[in-house]
Amino acid sequence: MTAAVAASIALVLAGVLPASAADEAESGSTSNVVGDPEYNVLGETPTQPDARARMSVATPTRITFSENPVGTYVQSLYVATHGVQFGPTAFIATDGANPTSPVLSGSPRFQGDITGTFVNADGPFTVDHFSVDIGYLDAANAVSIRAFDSRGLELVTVPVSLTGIVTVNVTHPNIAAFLVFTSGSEPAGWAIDNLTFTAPSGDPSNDAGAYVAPW
Ligand SMILES: [Ca+2]
Repeated sequence: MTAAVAASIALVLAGVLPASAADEAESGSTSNVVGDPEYNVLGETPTQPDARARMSVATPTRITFSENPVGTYVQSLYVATHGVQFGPTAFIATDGANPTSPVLSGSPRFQGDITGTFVNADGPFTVDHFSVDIGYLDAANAVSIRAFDSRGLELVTVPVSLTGIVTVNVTHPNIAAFLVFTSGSEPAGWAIDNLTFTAPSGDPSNDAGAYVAPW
């Protein structure tokens, strides 16, 4: 056991982490507890002052997709600034049906699935809640959100039962990643906007265990 692992487990025993995260930290302790705990606990000089400051005081992070130009395939553009890695086919688009355009579209435009993984400069992390606007939906139960844990296993799937621009809240412990996908018939398509979550504040072991992306 390395000093870093020992320190991380000590944090777990001190009650910093919930029990499930503690289990993951222990089971993954051979190689996957990332980083120097002193660095993570005490923080560092922020390289992205605004974003890191928001995270350190546990205020919500919000991505509005007005941060980058329309047409951008965002992929890892939001990792350093906001803490989300998007799938390779998602791009920023204008959407006349959404009052908060621009939005994030999958490929094909307004038809493709969208994936997101919570990861920042310190590595993957999990959240217990996030919200996202989905729309414009002409049909109920046509689009769903699925949340995954850090092993890539499904935690919960939330069908969007309303129409229009719908703010969907997903609440479950230890959400590492999510998928928004067409689960029914939505002829006019959809996009997402205003992804909002609260990242853990400097917790080095919240990137628990063996991390496996579900896609
Ligand atoms: Ca927007």
